[in-house]
Amino acid sequence: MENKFQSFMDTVRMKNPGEDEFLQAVQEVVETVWDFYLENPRYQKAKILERMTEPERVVMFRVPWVDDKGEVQVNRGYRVEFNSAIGPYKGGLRFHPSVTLSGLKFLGFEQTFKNSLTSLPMGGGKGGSDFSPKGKSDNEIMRFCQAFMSELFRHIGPNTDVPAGDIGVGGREIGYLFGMYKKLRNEFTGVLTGKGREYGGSLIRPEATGFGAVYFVREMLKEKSDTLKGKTIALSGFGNVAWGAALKATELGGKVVTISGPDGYIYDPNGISGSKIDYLLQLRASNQDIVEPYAEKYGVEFFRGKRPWEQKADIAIPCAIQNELNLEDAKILVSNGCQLIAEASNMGCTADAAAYAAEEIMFAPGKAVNAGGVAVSGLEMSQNSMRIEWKKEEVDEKLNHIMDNIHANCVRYGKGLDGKINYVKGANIGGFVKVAEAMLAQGVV
Ligand code: 2IT
Repeated sequence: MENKFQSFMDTVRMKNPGEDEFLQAVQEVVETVWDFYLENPRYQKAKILERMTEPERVVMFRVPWVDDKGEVQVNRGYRVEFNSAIGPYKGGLRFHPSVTLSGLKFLGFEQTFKNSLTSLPMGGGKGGSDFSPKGKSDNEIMRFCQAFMSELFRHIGPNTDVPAGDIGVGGREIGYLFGMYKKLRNEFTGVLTGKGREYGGSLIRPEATGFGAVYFVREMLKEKSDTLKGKTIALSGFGNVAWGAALKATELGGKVVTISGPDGYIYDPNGISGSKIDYLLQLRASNQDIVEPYAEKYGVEFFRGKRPWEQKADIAIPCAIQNELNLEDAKILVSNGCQLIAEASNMGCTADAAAYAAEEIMFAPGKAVNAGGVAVSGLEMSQNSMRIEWKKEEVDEKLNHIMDNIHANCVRYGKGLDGKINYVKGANIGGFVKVAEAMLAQGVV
């Protein structure tokens, strides 16, 4: 059995040379669903895992645009259409200098399982560009978005592929992308999610990833008859996800003590709450990609070039980017009394950090914890199709219900005989089953 698994992974490695992040994501999923796969010969016969690890389609394109100085810039655009067995490809667009094909393949692969977990009809996809929004003017961002969409528009559509935001792509960028799509197609459709309220966006979508993560953490704590009240929480990042998580964690009685950026992190012993949370939106809108101004504004300590995991906290929620919490960080967190690590970023922990945390304390993976974002994207698609708008409370309640349901699925497939919940296994099998059954039903396509 071990041999078969190794030879499966060897083949994936051979087919995707040098794609470390993609291989890390595949290894984590395949390792945890392997026994389940072997127990179900019909999955093996149809080569479900072999097919699931191969994207249905990858689009790569040139994105030329002109900067404010009149100079021509050339970026690379991508859309990885990973799996459409249970719905149109769905997943965010990332604009960040670190974007590579390997990174987007890992994200598209993860997205397939995550979207399945939401129980909504969405396939998996991801896209983006190596474009860096840092230091760019608003006009440059608009021109880049228009150039990007002038190619992407021919590959997407409300029943084909529905992108949204991710790192570097927020409401402003979605607006520019939507405007260009509408102009090129002469069609007003829900082709993107995360839109502004005025033109089809859903209430609670901006908050959804962070809110959902905290709802999930609340369920994890409930398993231990515990709550968020009085817990100190270390967050990384300062974007949309950290913002939503800070809002909800504070509302539920937690105290958020850190946020971070590429420049370092801030430690606020009084808690990041109230107008301090709103300030995160200003930081993001400034396009500077730094958190140091928070320390200056609120008179707290700034740790240059450091990550927040060296601080004492009951709960750690990485909200920035993949592999942002390594084994050493996890060990320091645990030795400082941390009880729970929940990835709000996709694959926020390195593989060894995740394994260590799962062994020592409670650990939950991004595809379960951060599924609230894409879940409300799914709800935005529903509202667009029906041409109606649900109230804030209605969307929030649906989101909460979806997160509780994902947690229940993790328990269903991840609870061991000793009563311990393996959230990685639970989420992977929970996400796998629906996609696998749909692929079986649809034949070899
Ligand atoms: O990683 C993610 O789930 C997202 N960036 C959100 C994707 C979406 O389609 O809302």
